[in-house]
Amino acid sequence: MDNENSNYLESELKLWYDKPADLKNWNEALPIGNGRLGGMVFGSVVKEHIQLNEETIWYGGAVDRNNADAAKYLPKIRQLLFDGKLKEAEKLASLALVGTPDQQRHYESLGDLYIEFYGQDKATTYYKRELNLNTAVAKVQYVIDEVTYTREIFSTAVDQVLVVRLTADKPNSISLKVTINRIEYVDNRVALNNNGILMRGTCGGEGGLKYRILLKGVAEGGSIYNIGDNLLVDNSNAVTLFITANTNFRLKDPENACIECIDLASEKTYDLLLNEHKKDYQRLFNRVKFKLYNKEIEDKCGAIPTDERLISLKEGKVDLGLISLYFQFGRYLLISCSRPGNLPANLQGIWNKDWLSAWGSKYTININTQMNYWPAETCNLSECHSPLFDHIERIRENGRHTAKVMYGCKGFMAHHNTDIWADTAPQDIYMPATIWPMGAAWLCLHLWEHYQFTYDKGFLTKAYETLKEAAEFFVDYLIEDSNGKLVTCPSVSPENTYILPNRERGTLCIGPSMDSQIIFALFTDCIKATHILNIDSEFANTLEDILKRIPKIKVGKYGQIMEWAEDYEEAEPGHRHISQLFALHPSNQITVRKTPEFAKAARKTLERRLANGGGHTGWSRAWIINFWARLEEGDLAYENIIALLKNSTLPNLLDNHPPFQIDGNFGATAGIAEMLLQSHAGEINLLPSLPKAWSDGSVIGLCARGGFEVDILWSENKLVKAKIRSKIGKKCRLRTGSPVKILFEDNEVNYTNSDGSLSVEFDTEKGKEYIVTQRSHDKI
Ligand code: FUC
Repeated sequence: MDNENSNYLESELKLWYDKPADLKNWNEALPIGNGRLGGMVFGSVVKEHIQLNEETIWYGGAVDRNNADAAKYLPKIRQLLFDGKLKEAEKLASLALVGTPDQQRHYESLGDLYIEFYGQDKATTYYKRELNLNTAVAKVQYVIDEVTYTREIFSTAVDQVLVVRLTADKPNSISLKVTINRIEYVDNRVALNNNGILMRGTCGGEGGLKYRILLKGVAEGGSIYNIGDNLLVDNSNAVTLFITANTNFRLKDPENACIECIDLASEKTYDLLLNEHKKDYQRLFNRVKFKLYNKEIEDKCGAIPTDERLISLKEGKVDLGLISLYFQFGRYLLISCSRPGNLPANLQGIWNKDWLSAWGSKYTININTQMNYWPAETCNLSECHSPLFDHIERIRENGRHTAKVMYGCKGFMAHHNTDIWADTAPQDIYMPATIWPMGAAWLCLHLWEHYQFTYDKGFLTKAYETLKEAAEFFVDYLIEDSNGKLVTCPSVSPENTYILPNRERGTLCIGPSMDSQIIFALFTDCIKATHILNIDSEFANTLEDILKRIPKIKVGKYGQIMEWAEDYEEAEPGHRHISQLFALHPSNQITVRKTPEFAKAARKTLERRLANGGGHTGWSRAWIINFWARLEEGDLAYENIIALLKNSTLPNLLDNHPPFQIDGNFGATAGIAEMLLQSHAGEINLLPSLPKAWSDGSVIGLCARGGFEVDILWSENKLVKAKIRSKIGKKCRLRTGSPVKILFEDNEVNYTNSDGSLSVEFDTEKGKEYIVTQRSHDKI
């Protein structure tokens, strides 16, 4: 928007701290990444620790874990469920419908880089450690004996290396030792060319990937040499370290790949490396700006370290700058862990310190992986969505086999988890989650989502084949329930437990609400795609017929959206999963204006969850933000952002499940965007869910379905001006809270309607910008 509002102060986009991260507390370290190669920077003065990750460092090779007895016992399990013999059904399912073995592969830490600085074990002043979201560079600076030492650390996608630049403002001040460690599976660690270290090994397990880690140091002045497998530098003016890692997941010769890329990178000057990195990153990051103003509240960003801001927020202080910083941090994270050609962001993005991480740091696809990608389109990072699409294609291949072997069905499917090998067999023997046939179907909805934002027909032509194959599974898999409806069976409502009138508890069930809602979305998208592409009308008819028999959304005895086909009691009314509201978000089957009764029931559902302790994990709280945003309850959405920052946010602003899990960051970023702009209900809604506390602000570059990019400026909680850029020339349907006028091609057209709200429709031309102003702000 206009300059005075959109320019960031230098300090606004920084996470910064006045002390190093506690070496025992990874949650204080700062994440950097280029989509695949990540680091967590601790910033200790005497011994810098950068914990390293590479996206393909996973234990073990691909395995076929499909249970060979599944198809044989499936009819019996179904019958037991229909006969109400729940425990028997669950017992048999826990034998026949689980993976063999029950665990998929897990993600590992790559290792640790340590830089020990000689002669610096002294009194330190002016210490500062920061992560600059504007440049994607972490920096550490301090003074010892009147010498200022500076470290700049970044992971560049241009050169595929992590760069550590060490300088001092007095010559010959840098002496150090560099080591690389790994907990296990180190076959070989050697000095290289008297200026580097090479580490070789495998990630463990049968068929485990081969990895290589390579480090090279370049010293300006002084000397650089190896002793053993350590790298040493004496009395240098400046040192640049280049680190990279690769595996044979994609590359035939990962060692050579490491050598080549470090050779190329180290030929460049530091300034060139840095500038190319910034340019590449800012091409994505700079697309969106978001600012909140409140004249009565002091600007805290420059004066108070980020961890202290978080503490004062916990004490009830208002800090609107922290909200916009958190939003941009989410975008920063997505750019840093999900670039085209990479694997998708796992449960921890790419940043994982553990050898055996929580939930294996896999891809949990009964909400978490999907949530990772909620901000991709709306927050103008469409390219960052593509690793998910690539992974869906790999899931498609394995999932075709699982569909056939385990269920005797056509099409493809996945359960509630997948891994680096795109494994589709069930994960765990955990009845509330394991036997759930919807994972692939939900993921596929992201293909349609991408199309809605881009209208890329080429993409849809390819994606349709995948959507169709996901739908084909259900054509075969659905069975008729006692009411003649077509339902999934067996399945669960992730990961909740119900209580029968006789007090028996169960998880396995027939036709949970979320399944029908996902199938509705999948089939509807497929049918729309056949119309757009003008193909496959016969398949569309098949889906239309089935759709008529899919259970509809139902309201239960508490006025809530029913979670199961029967109006069961929930064992945990405050459960973190709120799967029955899939229809409200991310789907659009429940909307405030088209289905007001269901919207009311959705509100009841949320209130009930929250009254019973809901939102206790980061991601669950983040989903709640999105739900309230869709219900156009800005204050409630904001209340939950505050709760997320207070209860589920670590000192480095990463989301805390606990432990750290990245979905909450992405979910909340998406939720904030959803508060400012919505486009799921067939119209672009400007400021649908603006909290009172966000009275003045601006956002630039959010994306709306239909191929629009939108800037919004507001004041005193009212729209002042919006700009809508049409990227593909679709018709624009717009909703605002009060009458506006729209300016295009020098013609001014006024639109109003009687109830004070506004919904207008106008044609747009590709590449043109349309200006929307409040009628009361005619002069702007
Ligand atoms: C699902 C959630 C858990 C956690 C795990 C990774 O199973 O129910 O809370 O997020 O995924």
